Amino acid sequence: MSPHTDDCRGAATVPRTDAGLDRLLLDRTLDLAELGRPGARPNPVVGAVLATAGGEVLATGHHVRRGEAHAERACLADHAGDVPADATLYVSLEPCSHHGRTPPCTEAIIERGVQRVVYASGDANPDTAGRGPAQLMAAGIEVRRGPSDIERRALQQNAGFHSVHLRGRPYVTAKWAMTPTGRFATGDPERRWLTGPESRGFVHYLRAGSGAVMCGIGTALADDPRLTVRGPLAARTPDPPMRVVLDRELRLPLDGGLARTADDVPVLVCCRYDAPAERELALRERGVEVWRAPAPAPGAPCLPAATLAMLAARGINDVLLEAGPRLLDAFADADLVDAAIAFVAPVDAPDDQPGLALDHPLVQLALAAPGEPSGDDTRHAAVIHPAWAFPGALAD
Ligand code: AOF
Ligand code: ZN
Repeated sequence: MSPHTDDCRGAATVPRTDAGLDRLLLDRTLDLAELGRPGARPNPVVGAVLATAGGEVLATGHHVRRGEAHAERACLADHAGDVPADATLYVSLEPCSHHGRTPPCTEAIIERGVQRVVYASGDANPDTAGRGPAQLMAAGIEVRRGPSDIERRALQQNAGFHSVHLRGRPYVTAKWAMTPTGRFATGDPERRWLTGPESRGFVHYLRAGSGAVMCGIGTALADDPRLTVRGPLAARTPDPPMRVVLDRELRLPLDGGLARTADDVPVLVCCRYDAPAERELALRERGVEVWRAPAPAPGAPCLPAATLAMLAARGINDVLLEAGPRLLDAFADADLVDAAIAFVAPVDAPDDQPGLALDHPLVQLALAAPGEPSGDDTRHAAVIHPAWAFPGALAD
């Protein structure tokens, strides 16, 4: 019998370990988990290590792709013989107990005779949250949670996944490029990009890890972006992120880069409830999907918030917001930006170019993060709403 806990985060009853070897090997599971990005989407990235009490690593595994083996099963499959009695299975996420696209990991763990399991963070999915560890303990297996600093890192590693389950909306990372004075463009038609190739390559990595890449109609009209994953990562991105345009009045050009490629990579345009019907028809003929927000009502969410809730319901965990200053400001104003990545390019631009003031709260938050060199540019990455701060994310 598997005991069920009423507490969705039932893991609070699982004691923590702070042993050096446990820390080291949990760390390893977090590294292994990253190998599952971007293929695992919308599942969490998860890594697992099977090791003896002396620290000999017997097997490793990670969740490669949605619908395929979970990290625990991949790891146990990597170890041919009996599991030694002193072995521990380390996992970056609590083992699941439910039948989803794959069978429960707890079954495999119990069947293979694993005697000790250590995991880094809980799983916010209500289909399984807390139940896996409870099942393992009921089967006589010693179960431990990792130390809270590792738990926080593991939660952040799957921020979008936890965000959808705990907040009902995707994790939003805003990305923009600006001059040292906060301008987003130079006004020079010959200069399409502010940033250099290293920064632009990094953006493709960010896109590949996101379920959706979003911009506003202002950016779509001004820059005619494609918002696709290009370069070496494209081949490793089995489900390219959906392109989402916030376009209240359905002004997206039918012959622009987005609409023209809608048959290759989905484009979803989000508009007001009363946007022109003939524009919707024309966009649909191009293969563009149109989503109308509900009619405004007192207390109803703004278009960005309503769009995010809709995207979460469609299985989008992470949104990369590649917006211009106006939409960025609107998202920041509604407190909808969870992380900010600003590329500062060493380029001059006249003050009349669009941008954000250097004392804008979003710019301040981004620039407060340490700068990393990115070719000739500097990249600032700030976490504004860490996943461990979501209500109910931490086990205690
Ligand atoms: C684990 N280990 O490696 C992952 C887990 O549809 P399924 O069967 O793939 O189940 C997906 C759910 O399982 C996902 O929403 C999350 O709760 C959990 N993911 N669990 O024990 C793993 N990827
Ligand atoms: Zn599982």
